Amino acid sequence: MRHTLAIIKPDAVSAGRAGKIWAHLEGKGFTVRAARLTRLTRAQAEAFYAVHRERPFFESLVSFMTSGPVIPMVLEADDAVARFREAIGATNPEDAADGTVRKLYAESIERNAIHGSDSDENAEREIGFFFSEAERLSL
Ligand code: FUP
Repeated sequence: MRHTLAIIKPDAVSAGRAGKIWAHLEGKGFTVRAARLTRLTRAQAEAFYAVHRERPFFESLVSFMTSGPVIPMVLEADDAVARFREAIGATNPEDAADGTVRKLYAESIERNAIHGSDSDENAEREIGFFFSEAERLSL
């Protein structure tokens, strides 16, 4: 799989860090193949994070993810999912390795700047969540 789904999250967009993150990812060898600026509805955020709906942080996560615009993007590289997870770092920025997006730009475990798919299967599902069939066919 050469594609993964990233989302630059509301904390990073509202703080004006989206351009730096975009450039950082290109510098790490990812090609942006699709992107848009959008704001998630509550229903969209709940569906996107449905796997976490029983977790104590779910409500807060949904509120955060709907608090402002986000930038979903399809990134291309060899072994895209694994390489992108490495580039963004651990979920909690306190645990993220130096030079990773979350170490550089995240504020907290919740306001952690960026999402990245965690498997090829989820990358396909998540790309389909944000991009139309016509857009996917042109990747
Ligand atoms: P990740 O795959 O690194 O994005 O992390 P998870 O799928 O485990 O979690 C999804 C999102 O839930 C995280 F990006 C942030 C949020 N989260 C919390 O707010 N608190 C937690 O304890 C764990 C995750």
